[in-house]
Amino acid sequence: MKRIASIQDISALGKCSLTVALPIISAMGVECAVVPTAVLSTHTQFKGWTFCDLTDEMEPIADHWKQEGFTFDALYTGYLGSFRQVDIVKRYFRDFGAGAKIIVDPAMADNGKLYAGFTPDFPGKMAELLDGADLVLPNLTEACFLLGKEYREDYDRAFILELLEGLLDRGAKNAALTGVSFEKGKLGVVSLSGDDHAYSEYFTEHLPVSFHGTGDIYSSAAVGALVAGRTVPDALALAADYTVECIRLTLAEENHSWYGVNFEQAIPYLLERMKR
Ligand code: PXL
Repeated sequence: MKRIASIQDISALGKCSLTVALPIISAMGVECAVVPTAVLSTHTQFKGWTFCDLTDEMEPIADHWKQEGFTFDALYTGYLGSFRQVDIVKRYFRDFGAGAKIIVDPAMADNGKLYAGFTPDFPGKMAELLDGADLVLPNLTEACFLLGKEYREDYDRAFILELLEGLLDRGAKNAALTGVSFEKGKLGVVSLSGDDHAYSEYFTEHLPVSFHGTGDIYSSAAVGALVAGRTVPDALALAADYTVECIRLTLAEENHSWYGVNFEQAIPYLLERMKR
């Protein structure tokens, strides 16, 4: 069985980071080891969350894994809470990156703003993870922060291409941007390969809502698909279709929660979609 390690926080309630990565990747038939970087009572879109920092556990976990000789087919990083955590993640890339795909979701911002708790110098540190990554998949806001560019709500393909090229210039082998729209009613993902400069686009119906945690659900499904052998454009399209299905199911629920989507009941769809 393929095995990956996912390095990000546990938001105890909130349907994001490890509480979605673990079930989604496991459901896709891939073993998902976890390196919990912190335990929060909820994700940071709630008020009054607690935060227990687990940075001091990250190196001992790596030491033990190394001693045991564990290897991984992919390393997948998401939300990270500090400069030191980014440095330790670089150690994971060095120790376990040979033969593994490195997938970096720089989960730190949305809608033009950094999440609560991040200082303006944090994106520059997160950008260090791009060097050598097989795939980086920020949303538009995160890409702008990573590259020190001003966030824009109106843009054209030239601007999007500039962002993708900027991400490749930082050392990523493939760059994808989520949450891109060139046309009312359509939302999608675009990507650029550093190898052959192949550009791809995939658009789905733009449901007029925004839910928290969809970025992590998207990335988790993309990671599962990549490890299962899909090409980058294929994995991105599959993850987009799954995320839309999660949102559809959420909207169909009366009194649905605002803090996360129904990724659980969309898992049968994901497995069916994997057969295509
Ligand atoms: O979904 C990204 C995410 C992950 N982890 C924590 C967060 C967020 C977004 O707000 O707060 C703790």
